Formats: sequence, C-alpha cells, structure tokens
Amino acid sequence: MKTSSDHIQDYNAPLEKEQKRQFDFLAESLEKKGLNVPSLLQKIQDLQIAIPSWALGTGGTRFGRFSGGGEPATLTQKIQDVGIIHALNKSSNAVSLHIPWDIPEDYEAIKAVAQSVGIGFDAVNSNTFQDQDGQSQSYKFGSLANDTLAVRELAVQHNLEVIEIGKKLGSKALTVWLADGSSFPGQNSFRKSLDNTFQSLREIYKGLPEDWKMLVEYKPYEPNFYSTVIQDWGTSFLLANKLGPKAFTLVDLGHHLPNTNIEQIVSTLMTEGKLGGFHFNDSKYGDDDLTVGSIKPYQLFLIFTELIAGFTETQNPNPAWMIDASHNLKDPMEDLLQSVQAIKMSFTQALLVDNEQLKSAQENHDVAAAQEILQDAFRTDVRPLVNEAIRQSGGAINALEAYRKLGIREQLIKERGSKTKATGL
Ligand code: PSV
Ligand code: MN
Ligand code: MN
Repeated sequence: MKTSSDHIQDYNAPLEKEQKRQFDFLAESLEKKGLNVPSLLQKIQDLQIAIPSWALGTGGTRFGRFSGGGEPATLTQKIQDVGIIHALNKSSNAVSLHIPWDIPEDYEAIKAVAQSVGIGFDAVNSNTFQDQDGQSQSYKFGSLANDTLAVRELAVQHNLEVIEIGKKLGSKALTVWLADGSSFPGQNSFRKSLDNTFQSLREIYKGLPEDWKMLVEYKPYEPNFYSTVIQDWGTSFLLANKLGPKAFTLVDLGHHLPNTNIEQIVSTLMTEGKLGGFHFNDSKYGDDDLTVGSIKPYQLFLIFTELIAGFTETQNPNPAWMIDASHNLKDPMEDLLQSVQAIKMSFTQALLVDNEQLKSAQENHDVAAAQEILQDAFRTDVRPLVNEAIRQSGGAINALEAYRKLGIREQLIKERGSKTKATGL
C-alpha cells in the first residue's frame, strides 16, 4: 500500500512551502493573542480518535446499499484500513471492535497485524440487538431488560465473553448499547425493564477487570419507537452511579432528540466525573450517523469548549474518543478522514477560547462579550495549525487529498475486488 512514510513525504514535498507560509502567518497572530503555539501543536498531536470497525464498509439504509468496492472482508483487512487512515493523519491509532462481527480467529496474528500498522484496541462493543445463527434465545423482545431470565442470562454471558475477548487484545473498556425497549404502550413495564437492565448490568460489572471501564450508551428511540430502556443521559448516569466507579456514561452525538443541548450534558457529566466516552457523528434529524462536523460544526465546537474547560476544572477521567458513523454515499475512508479532521479542528478552535476573559465576561454579565469570545475562536481558520501538527507527526498535510492522489481506493479495489461487503452492519 502506498502509505509508507516515503510516499507521504513525496506527497507533502510540493506543499511544504505554502503550508509553512500559512502556518507562520496563523502562529504569529495566535502568539500575539498570548497563545503558546508549540503547546497547541502538542495537544493537537496527542488527540487520537478511535475508528469503529463497522464504519469501514458502506453502510446503506434500509432501502438500499451501494458498495464502492475494495471493502474489508476480514478483521485483518479492517485493521489494515485503520492503519491506512492513521498513516495519513497520525490521529487514529486505535480500532473499536464490535463482537461477534469481529471475533479474532488467531489473537496473536491479529495483534501482530495491529502492531505492524501502529494500531491499538479501544473499547470493545457487545451486540445484543441482533440474533446470531443458532442462538438459543431471541433478543426480539429485548436482551438485558427482557422479562425472560434465560434471555437475560444469555445477554449477560455474551457481554462477559466480549470482556474476555477485549482482555486478550489489550482493550480497557466495554461499551454497552441496548436496543431494548418497546414499540407500543403497554408492551412492557417501564419499572421492570429498568430493574432487569440494572441487575443484568450488575452481573456484567462484576466481570469487569479492575482497570476497565463500562461505558453505558443511551439513545432515545430506534429500533424501538415508543420507549427505550436507556433513553437518555439521565438514565445512563443513574445506572452508572448505581453500578460503581468503573461505570460511565457514553455520549453519542446522534442519540438525542432534536435541539438537545449536548454541551450542557457534557458539562454536567464531567462535573460528576461520569463522562466515559464519545461517539462522534453528525445529524440533521435523528441518529443519522453523518460525517462529523458536516451539519452542525458550531455545536461540535461548543461541545469541545465544555470538554476542554472540564479537563482543567473537573476530576473527570479522560474520555474514550470514537467515531460512530455510517457511509451511504461516500468512500468510508474518505468520510472517516473528514470526520477526524473535523474533530481536530473543533478541538483546536476550542483550545483558542480565552477562558479567563470568558469567565470575567460571565462575572460581569457581559453577554455580548461572552458571545464574541466564543465566536472569535470558532471563526479562526485553524487548518494550517491542525495540518502542521499532523505534518510534524509524519502525516500528510492534507490527508484526504493524499488518499486520493496516492490512489488508495483503487489499490484496494484491485486487491479485494469491486463487489465487496464488509462484515458488520
Ligand atoms: C446504535 O445506534 C449505535 O450508535 C451504537 O453505538 C452501536 O454500537 C453502533 O450504533 C453500531 O451498531
Ligand atoms: Mn454509538
Ligand atoms: Mn447510533
């Protein structure tokens, strides 16, 4: 694959001069504002966003699926794809696996592949929203919340197996997302469903190693359309609190009803030390799983502003950063490169916020000044800074353009064929 450091340096060479001109210009104006540019570069380089194994193939909708070809058919190929993304952007050094889609046949071989491309294993995800072939009980009417004990036991067992798989790979977190709920009033007892879920999660929690986290994801609707057991951050937070110090809430940006103030949720969770992780994506209507930053970049910036304030002002441990997106129209790897870049840009803009000035504007009830401070940071074109951080790490000055110029997809289609379907969603 054409992603060796020589290939990337060859791609960068003709762009270096213009990159330097743009970077120097921006660095000078940031320094004038009292910002420490080397420290900003370091923070941008340190931010690593895990890639979900299920986002490397074309997702499709329930109406159709249009593969672009060259998709990964095996876990090895998925890890190789994450390796390609990381070689280009130096910002995605881990993969998040979904079990049972990604059960390794040979753990040592998989670890060796990951190591060879500089990739580690982020949170492992359990799947009790689908039945697998030959499964003894069905999740049709719920898994951890199900009224039938045997179903709950199967779902608990599955989660414990996922932990075992993660342990062998070096993961340190289990993400639990449940589809459990109801589509019609009267179908389930809310109280019983929540209590069953808590009891089941408690069994799983008991099997969690000391240095692991359990990330409890919430979502208001879909696939159930009347009620979802873990419908919102409050329910997830309640469960995480009852479970114990290793349990945290995971925020997926698409898992909110329209206009929810997600940045406020982030702030509350961090104040309580319970923000465990993020699934980044973007949406217009629901859980649309669109490219990060493609619809609401200001919201993303405001979320990062809260996160950065929370890093210094709260005891919240570092959250796990992951993308959770699906691609119907774009080349998945192009979409992922765009998503990671959007995250880095919002993060960088948020680093530019003058928190001291903002505090004094708040204390003086100077509403207009507070808005100016935030929007001054948001309206800064930080691309030369982000690209410089990536360039200095050995990545491509423009990762998406490099992906195209180096003909990566064409090579993958040649190797894997044009009619491919990645395992997973
Ligand atoms: C559910 O919508 C979700 O966001 C959860 O994170 C799942 O694990 C993921 O999608 C993939 O199904
Ligand atoms: Mn998610
Ligand atoms: Mn989702």
